[in-house]
Amino acid sequence: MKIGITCYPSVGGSGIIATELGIQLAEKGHEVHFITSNVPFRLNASHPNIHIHQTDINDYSVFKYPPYDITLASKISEVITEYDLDLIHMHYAVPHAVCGILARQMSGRDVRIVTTLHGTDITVLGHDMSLVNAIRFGIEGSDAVTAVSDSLTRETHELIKTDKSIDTIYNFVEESYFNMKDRETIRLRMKERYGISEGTKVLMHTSNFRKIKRIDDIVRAFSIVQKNLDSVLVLIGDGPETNSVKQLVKELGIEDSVILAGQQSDVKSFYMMSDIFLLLSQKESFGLALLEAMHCGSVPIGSAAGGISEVIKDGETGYIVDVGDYTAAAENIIELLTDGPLYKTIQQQMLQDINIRFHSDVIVREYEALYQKLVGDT
Ligand code: GMT
Repeated sequence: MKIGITCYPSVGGSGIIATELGIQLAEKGHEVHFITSNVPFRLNASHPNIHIHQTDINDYSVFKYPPYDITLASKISEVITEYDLDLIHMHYAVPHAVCGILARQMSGRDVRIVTTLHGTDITVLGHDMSLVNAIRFGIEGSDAVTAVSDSLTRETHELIKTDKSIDTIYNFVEESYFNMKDRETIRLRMKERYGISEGTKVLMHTSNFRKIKRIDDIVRAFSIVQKNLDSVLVLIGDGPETNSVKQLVKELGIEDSVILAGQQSDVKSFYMMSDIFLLLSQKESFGLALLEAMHCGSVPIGSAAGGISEVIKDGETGYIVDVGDYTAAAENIIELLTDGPLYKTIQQQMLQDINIRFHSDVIVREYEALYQKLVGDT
């Protein structure tokens, strides 16, 4: 099949999934066209089946706002016609599904449209009444819609009030990259680099430091943990909450045991170094970083928000606490890190479970089957 893919190319789970899916489809022999405002950040491997079409966003002084959506739709329509695409896969209802619908009209071709909902479009924008009609239009005008968790599928029906059928297709990671191979060596090297003693336990979190991630809860949970056992907290990423997180760390007097490492390109090495991965968000449709960390052997503690409870099986592959309950998170962490056999059991169950439910072969096949159903290429 000839497939166009549009996503936000910047750092973020949705861009990673779109990119990884494109790479795997290309490896399976499909012709893949990325139509984006920039080269997706994890797209560093060249492949003869992968084509990249970058849009130039006009920034004429006469326009108060650069016309991103229209420019993108125009570029997508150009690629549909020039390469005779069978299908376009849009990541995010707003603006990309709407761009796709517009592009199909511009091209006059009967290209199929698949839209994947990632969360922010529904759980955040879905509350903004000025966008609800556009989100519904994007969803209902697509030939097929997928969401990255059952919780997001449910929430979309509730918030957007649409009867459109939505299939849950979970996220996945590239297992040949995110795995336990060389964990011990990398772990020791990283600890040495960061001046962390061998026996010290490492807790970790990575995100875009938005308020929704509730990093304060992570810091507060850690503050309890470090009173009970030798540990450090490593925070990766940057965003609007960075300063307030720094402030809280200072207020709690735990500066010496918190490493704010900022944005990092090699997040995998940090996953490898960590014993526990924390994601205590207010809202989270899936939590891709959680799955990456789990593949690298870090045991997760998550909040009961959105799809996190679908990724972690509470008490079996990690622990789930109520949103805001950082004391419970601390208790779970202390229990896990002071009971070696329990930690090992949970880690083994975790690795087994994610390798079945979220294996890339399974997930990519689900997308492929959906495409084939639409294009009639069965
Ligand atoms: O979480 C973010 O702030 C970034 C956003 C994105 O566009 O990557 O993440 C959303 O999509 C990811 C990939 O499907 C999911 O793993 C994240 O859970 C989801 N974020 C939210 O629902 C808040």
